[in-house]
Formats: sequence, structure tokens, C-alpha cells
Amino acid sequence: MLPPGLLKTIDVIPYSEGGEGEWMSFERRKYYTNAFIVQHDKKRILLGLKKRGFGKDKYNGFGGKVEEGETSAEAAVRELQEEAGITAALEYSGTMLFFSEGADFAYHIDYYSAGTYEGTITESEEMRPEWFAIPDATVAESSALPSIPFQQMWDDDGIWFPLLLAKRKFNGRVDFRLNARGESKLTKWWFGAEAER
Ligand code: 8OG
Repeated sequence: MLPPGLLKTIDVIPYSEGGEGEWMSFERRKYYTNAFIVQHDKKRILLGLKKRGFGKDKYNGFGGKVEEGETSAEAAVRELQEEAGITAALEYSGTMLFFSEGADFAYHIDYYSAGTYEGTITESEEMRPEWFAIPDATVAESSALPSIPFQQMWDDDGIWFPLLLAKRKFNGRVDFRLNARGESKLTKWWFGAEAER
């Protein structure tokens, strides 16, 4: 049931799939993390504008490469501290395999989230942190915060964000191919999610 290369993490049921063509093959994977502060009581989520490197000018959670000798959970805490200046008791939220045409490895990304944090949110060389409103149909008045800027995020984030916000763990794969302008675009995806509780 899982797409090739995707390791079984938790039990999932199919959630969303689409796109076209075959899954691309890859030789190697590298381990990454990505962490979000999601405050349901304040109806807000912390994202960072990436200032340099891969994914520059996109909003994302805080994360990076898992270093030799640390677990992915340890890397997630370290990267959140390095990039946003805060510490949090992060909980595992899901995993996603990300492969982009022409790359020599696939990104194995473990996602984490927390509802609270310690410290002062601080801009870093890599990230400019900013709060965004969590969509909430039950609240009539609009938030003073901007809504999540999906048009300035990775193409796939709109697919699994509802799962992150609903605290439903997920496991998925996305393939990106280069278009005529050399831009990386989402061409195929598969996501499974924990059964609803
Ligand atoms: O160390 P570096 O900043 O290059 O790590 C890349 C970060 O980008 C890492 O946190 C994983 C994350 N990332 C991808 N692809 C995608 C994606 O499709 N969506 C999101 N939200 N993050 C991604 O590499």
C-alpha cells in the first residue's frame, strides 16, 4: 500500500493521493526534521520565512539535517533552538519522503509539533519567525493575524497541514519534477493518516 521507499512508521489509512506518472527512483536518503509551534488556544501557528539555501523565500517549520549521533527528535529540538531561539517539548507528528527530480538523495523528513515553548522567539540567520492564524470555522470574527501563506510554501504542505493541525499523525511521499522554467513542482503524492480518534 505504501509508495516505494516509504518506510512504515505508524499504522495509517489512505488519506490523499494524486498526480501523475511513476514514482521516481533514488539511491540514497538523508534524514531531516521540521518543527511547528501550534497553539490551538491562541489559534495561531509559528512559521519561519527561510532566508537562505534550499527553500529560500518559502515559509516553513524550523528544521534541518539530523547529525551523526543524534536522534531525529534531538535534532528537531536543536534546530528549533538554533533557528527560532526557543525550546519545546516536541511531539512526533508524521513523516514524509520528499524526492525532487535531479537530486542525488531523497529527504526523509520527520515532522514535530508542540503547543507551548520556552524562551524568546528570535530571528536567526536562516529564519524570520512569524505567527499565522489557524483556520477555525467556529469563530465568527476574523483573526488579526494573516492566514497561513500556502502560496508561499512547498506545494505539498496544503495537503498534510490539516492533519498536522488536527494532531492526526501521517506518513507520505511526494515527488517533484522540474518544469520548463526549471522550477520544482509537485507531480505525485500519497499520504496516509492515523485513523480519526
Ligand atoms: O537544512 P535545510 O534547511 O536545507 O533543510 C530543508 C528543510 O526543508 C527541512 O526542514 C525539510 C524541509 N522540507 C523539504 N521539503 C519540504 C516540503 O515539501 N514541505 C515542507 N514543509 N518542508 C520541506 O526538504
